[in-house]
Amino acid sequence: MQTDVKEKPLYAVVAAVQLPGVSDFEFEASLTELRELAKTLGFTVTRTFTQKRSSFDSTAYLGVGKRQEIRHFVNSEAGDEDESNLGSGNPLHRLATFVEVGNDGEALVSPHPIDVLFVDHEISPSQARHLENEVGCQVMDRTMVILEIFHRNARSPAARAQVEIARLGYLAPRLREAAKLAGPQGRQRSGVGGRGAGESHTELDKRKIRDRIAELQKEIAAMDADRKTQRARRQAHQGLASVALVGYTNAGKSTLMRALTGSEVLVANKLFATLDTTVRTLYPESIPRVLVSDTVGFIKNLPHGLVASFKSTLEEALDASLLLHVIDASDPGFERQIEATEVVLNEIGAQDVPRLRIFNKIDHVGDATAQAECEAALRASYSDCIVMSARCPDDVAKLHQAILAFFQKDLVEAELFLPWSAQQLRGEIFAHCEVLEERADEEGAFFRVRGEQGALDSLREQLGQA
Ligand SMILES: Nc1nc2c(ncn2[C@@H]2O[C@H](COP(=O)(O)OP(=O)(O)OP(=O)(O)O)[C@@H](O)[C@H]2O)c(=O)[nH]1
Ligand SMILES: [Mg+2]
Repeated sequence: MQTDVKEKPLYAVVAAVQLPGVSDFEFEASLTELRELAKTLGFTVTRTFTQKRSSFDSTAYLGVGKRQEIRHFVNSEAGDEDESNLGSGNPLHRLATFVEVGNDGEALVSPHPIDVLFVDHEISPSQARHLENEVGCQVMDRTMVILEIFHRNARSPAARAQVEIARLGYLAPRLREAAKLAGPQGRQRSGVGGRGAGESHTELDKRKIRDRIAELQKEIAAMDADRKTQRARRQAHQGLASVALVGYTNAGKSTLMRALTGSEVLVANKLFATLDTTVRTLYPESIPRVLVSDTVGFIKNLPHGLVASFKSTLEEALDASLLLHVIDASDPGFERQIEATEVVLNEIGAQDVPRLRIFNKIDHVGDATAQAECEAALRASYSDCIVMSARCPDDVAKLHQAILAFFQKDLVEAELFLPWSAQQLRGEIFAHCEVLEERADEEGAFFRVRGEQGALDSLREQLGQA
């Protein structure tokens, strides 16, 4: 997101239908998440409209009455905030906009021009078109919002290609709807998300989109092969243990990655700040040397088109010997987030990788008493978890210790003999083992060491002592 101060602020409203069987808590949590997603795209959400229905309205998702209420809220402002409109605008109308308040005390008319209506479900292209026509502003559904965030945040060629495929799949049927909307005097929409859709829909026919998707898939296949080679090389490298930070978006994975490795990775109070897996070494370096990877965040109801790309990125986590499942303890919906994360981990076949639950952001849970209570409750419900704050260096040091303890429990003690003729291997011994004792005689040096069985076997092989 650009941070040009001269850029006009973007305002939005949010709307959702609560279906039977969806609890109030779940419904609210999902709306909160949608508002966060909107914020990540740079919008200020000024109002939320909700309604209970037995099903979505087949024409326009929301019922007629709710659509009218939103239309009134969105359209009556007519650019009132814009000073240049003062002369031409109707002063009585302007006044009216400031006094019209509903029973619940909420303004019935928006004091700001509303750019987008966000809806908390995936809706059909025709529902979106009808809703846009009726409420008089652009409509973005949950899927489009997530696709747009992925699109903005994708950095590596692989991530960009995968997100583009998902966007094309989503946009294709919607371009046809946009074509219906844009008559000869059709509004040119410089919309967010459907970027370029306004002017390019006619030439982007189905076949072109299919060709482009095929081309991108080929590129991805080539990149996948490269990635596999890199992974294989990393695995072949002796004595490397690895952990992967996984968890819901915004839980603090990148912050922990930074704290654990002393590296600069992107941390932002935005959803999906990280889309690619990055790998760094645990710092200070240890025996064995531990690789830490930061991964893409999870979210409930990920758009279908993104599931494949998301999972392939995440599959790298399967190479890890230990998964650090990071959870935002200060989020009231954290249990739902744990569940969403675990479902996906099982789907990609990570159920057998040992897992350590890390409840992060404990500093963000009320006052000291509330924090202590929260910590006690978490420890009671989740055995062997770590409760911490990524902002507290002592906590980070404890996590560092816990990671090392996991890997060091498998270390074994051994004696190695290094003849003077093989001194070039001395560095190897120090790199892969903790040297407990070193003595020398005329033949060479004896080492009493502690290291991983695999690393010791490989050293013995190189020394011809296997
Ligand atoms: N108060 C508090 N804030 C934290 C803590 N850890 C992380 N944060 C903040 O939470 C926000 C998200 O942190 P990130 O590390 O970017 O989260 P992430 O899990 O990598 O998020 P994605 O990349 O979107 O999946 C940032 O604003 C961090 O500064 C913590 O222990 N306490
Ligand atoms: Mg991150």
